[in-house]
Amino acid sequence: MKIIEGKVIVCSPGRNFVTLKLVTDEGIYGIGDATLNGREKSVVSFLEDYVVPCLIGQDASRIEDIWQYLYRGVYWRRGAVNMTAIAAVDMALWDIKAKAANMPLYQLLGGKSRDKVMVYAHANGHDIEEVVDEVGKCLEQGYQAVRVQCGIPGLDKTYGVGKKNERYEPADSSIPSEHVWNTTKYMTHVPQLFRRLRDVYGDQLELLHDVHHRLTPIEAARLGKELEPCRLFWMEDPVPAENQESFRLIRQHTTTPLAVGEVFNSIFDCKSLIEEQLIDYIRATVVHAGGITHLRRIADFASLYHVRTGCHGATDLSPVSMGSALHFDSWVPNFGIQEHMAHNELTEAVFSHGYQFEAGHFVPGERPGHGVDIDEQLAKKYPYKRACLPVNRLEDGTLWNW
Ligand code: CS2
Ligand code: MG
Repeated sequence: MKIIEGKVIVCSPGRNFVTLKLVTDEGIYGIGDATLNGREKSVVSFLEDYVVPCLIGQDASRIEDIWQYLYRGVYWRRGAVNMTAIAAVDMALWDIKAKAANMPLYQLLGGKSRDKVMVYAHANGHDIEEVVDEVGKCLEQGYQAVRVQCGIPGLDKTYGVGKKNERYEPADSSIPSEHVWNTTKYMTHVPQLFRRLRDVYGDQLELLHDVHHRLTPIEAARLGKELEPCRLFWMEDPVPAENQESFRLIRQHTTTPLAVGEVFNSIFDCKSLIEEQLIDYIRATVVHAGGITHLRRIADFASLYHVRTGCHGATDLSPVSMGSALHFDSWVPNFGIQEHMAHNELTEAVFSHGYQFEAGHFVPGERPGHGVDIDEQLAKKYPYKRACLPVNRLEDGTLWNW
């Protein structure tokens, strides 16, 4: 089965997505997500100018060999753009192979390890009481785990909280918007949020929080310690993780579980975090960490150290990623939880999928492949428009982590 065409489809049904479509000489095609929020066109060029020309004529069944060819063959290994492009090819090839076998992708990976995939929703509010109400709405929809993000008194904007009555979309302008951050204001407010949520909803509800890379290790240690009575399911991205050793300090001071890795693109980004058991959940994804082929390696390595998966699933990962992730989640033995940030109606119209929501969980569906497809004609109605992620500064102007 030879690859005869590779098409990169860019569309913006409410937000930008990049999709790779690989067509074979047997008429079977597969699609992969290639979306890198705020850097979409870099991946488009990498795919169109360098990757797709190498794929034409290759045997689509040789997923591993093509992965090695693209990873080892690039010389300049790893990196977000490179590994997102490889991921898109990998997702498309797994889709093709499963379609050719006429089975849902999870069967090809080894069959189901669970009947359904637990997901967590997002509840955001400008103040604590608004968050309390939003959590209630998630519970009414059947979610059993909720990530909560709250506006911080004295700060105009903060991560995870959208404009009034608007869906949260971080890539909010063609040139990065500038946010202002103050750690002290954040650190004094967040414990109040979780104490209030535990008062209202009790101890059973799984509560998650994304610090979004904003603290230093000792600040993260302090916050984790202060939140211990509130029993978080996880505290995510407490500090930037280029220096994996910095998590040793956090780990020494708190038992609050830690989740890291949505920005990672290879096993080397998390090797020490995992083998030193400095984290509890690895957040790497099919779209940014080299596809199904590489994510399986990361998950298997993590399983040796009691680390479970907690794949990233924000709206800037397309339904193709969500579909592929749910098949992966159905198989992976050391599954933890899957993020689910609902896509908007336009996105749902452009990307048909087989996955279904059921009482706080998803099932991947039984369609051959990963079960997701793209309506190319409809996609054309929503042209790309550059949109960048914000930058963050401290109140004195120091450039900080967004
Ligand atoms: C966030 C993401 O969902 C999350 O955990 O960290 O929303 C992240 O901010 C975006 O994916 C960035 O594009
Ligand atoms: Mg995050």
